[in-house]
Amino acid sequence: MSETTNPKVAVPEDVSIDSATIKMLRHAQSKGVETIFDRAVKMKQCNIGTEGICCKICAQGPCRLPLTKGIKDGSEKDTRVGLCGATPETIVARNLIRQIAAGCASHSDHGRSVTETFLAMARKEAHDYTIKDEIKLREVAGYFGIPTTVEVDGVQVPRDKWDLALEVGETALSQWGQQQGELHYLKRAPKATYDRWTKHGVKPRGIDREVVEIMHRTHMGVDQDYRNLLHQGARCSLGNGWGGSMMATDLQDVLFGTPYPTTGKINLGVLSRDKVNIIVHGHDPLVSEMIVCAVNLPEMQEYARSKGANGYVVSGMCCTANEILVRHGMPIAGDYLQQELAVITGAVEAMVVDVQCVMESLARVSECYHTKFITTMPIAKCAYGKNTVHVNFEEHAALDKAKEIIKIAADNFPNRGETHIPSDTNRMVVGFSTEAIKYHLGGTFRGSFVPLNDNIINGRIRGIVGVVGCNNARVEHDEVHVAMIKELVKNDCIVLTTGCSAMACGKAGLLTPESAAVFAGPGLAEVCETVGIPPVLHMGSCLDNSRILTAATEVVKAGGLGKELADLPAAGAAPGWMSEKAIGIGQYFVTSGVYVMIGIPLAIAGSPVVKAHLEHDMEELYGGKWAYEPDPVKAAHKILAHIDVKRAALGIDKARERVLMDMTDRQKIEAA
Ligand code: MSK
Repeated sequence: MSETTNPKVAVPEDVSIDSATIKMLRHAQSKGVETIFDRAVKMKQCNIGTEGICCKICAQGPCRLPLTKGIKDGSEKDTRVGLCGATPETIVARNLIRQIAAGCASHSDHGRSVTETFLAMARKEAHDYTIKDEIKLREVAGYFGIPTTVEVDGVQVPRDKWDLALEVGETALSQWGQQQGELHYLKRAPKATYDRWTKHGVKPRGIDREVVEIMHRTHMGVDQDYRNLLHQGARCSLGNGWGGSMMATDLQDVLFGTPYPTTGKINLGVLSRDKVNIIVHGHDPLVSEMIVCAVNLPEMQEYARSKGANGYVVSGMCCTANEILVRHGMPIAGDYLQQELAVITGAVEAMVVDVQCVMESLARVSECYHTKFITTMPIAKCAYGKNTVHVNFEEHAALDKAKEIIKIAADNFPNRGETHIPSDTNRMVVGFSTEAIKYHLGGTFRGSFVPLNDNIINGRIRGIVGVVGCNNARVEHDEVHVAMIKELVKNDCIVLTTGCSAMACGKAGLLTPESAAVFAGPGLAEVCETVGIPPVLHMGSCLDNSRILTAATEVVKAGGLGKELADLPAAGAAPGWMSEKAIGIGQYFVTSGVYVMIGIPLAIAGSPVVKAHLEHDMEELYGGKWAYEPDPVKAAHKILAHIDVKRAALGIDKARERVLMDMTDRQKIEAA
């Protein structure tokens, strides 16, 4: 513990491992500007809330049913009930699935807005957007069962792309309001996983329907069986993972291009001293893509010069950053916990936000500087602050709106005062979509996951772990991600990463091919060096966790590693999550058959019965389960133990003395 003279503020070296964050936190404190790191020191968490045992769903409460020491150690009978008689199981399960509903609604509503823009583009009503990836469009059409060819003079020819896009957009949009049947994309999963969903009745009928049903079931006096409540949570989560999120990722790829490896830079040092700094922040790329296009227009460059600036730097924050990074190589200024610090550099002319993970304090911090805090979405405005501006983004006039925003930023450049930009930046290689991984492993003409499977079977690679999710001001910034990932990589696990976890990796130097020689175990290092990939693959934003599902599905399809996702020597982890979206994501991985390790507890401790259901019983139902371990290195070892169990079940636990597998060998393992 470093020394501090003021217990009401955070000790920078204790709350982050990132040097730029530490420097900026010191600077903020010297100027008397409060940040989330300081508030986390001053404000303690509510014990009852963290146990999930406060019921606020009717006006006779809130009823609070804290877990006593006696109930915990079994010496006291658990007689806790709310005013209406609700048990701790009902209260905790209701609260949890409402969080799942909120998380799924957030990602899926983002998906809806992308789909509406896609449809407007297909109808030629949103002229600034176009079809950038026609191959992906045709692939998506296939998942919807839409014919991609048409017969002309007895010959099948490719269907007109605009005509196809229109049908794809209409079909996609119908998935939100569908009331019966099942979502089209569920059939993308391995058949055995799909069959498990059928058996347990968790196939979502429509994306919105499952969210609404959670709100109904958790109303006062409706569903009072925690197992039935959690079952609906599982069903809703699939509507997001294999529905709203996955369609959003796919349609964004069609609109803006499927990511392929590119280089990028990360950290606050990307901000410029002599250019107009525009930060795009949030999750939805519809606005940021247009800003990236517009800044390069000669008229916009001239506008910057007329204000005394030497051009623009558009950098990103949170997952909007990941979106423009993986498609354009645009720099990342920082992650969720660095948003206030970016403004405190004094060098940001405009903080342009869309949806999700935008701290309300940004409006307050912006007032201490010249920064314009620009909201752009009709569903995400901010009432506070003299520097707050709303520019309503309209898809039909997207480029014009982007120019309007850029001009506000450029007009603000002459108002810039003293700046304090840390020099820290890191280089990284990013953009490993499922398609890109396939290409890297097998090449253009024989792209395949088979080489990856072979290396898992022969033991060079021990397993695959998706480490994703947010930063959380209650744990040391970046540390939990980096410590866990280094341990996994050292033990020959290839790591797939997204969101703010990916940014922690970038800052820690884990996203370069050269890092394999430094951090990876010998088997993984050999594979990475042969193929030329980093040991940690950046797959995009938190929405893009659906890419991890499709990559894992490709692994099952490539053969030799079981029949369903639950058979894979694989796991998921969110060591520093904070958002309800992360709960929705975690649940869709569990329902898909994945072991999910979290480093921040779910609010379920108030009901040991519900906790046991999530951490044990769910495995019998779906093949996946939740696990909690706050120590990132211990958590990594629990993940490794789980992977080893899966390897043993596949009969590849002894295959670590490397053997070359041919198709016959793989079929033998398949049959075992
Ligand atoms: S931005 S949801 S803090 S990953 Fe996607 Fe980062 Fe979590 Fe927001």
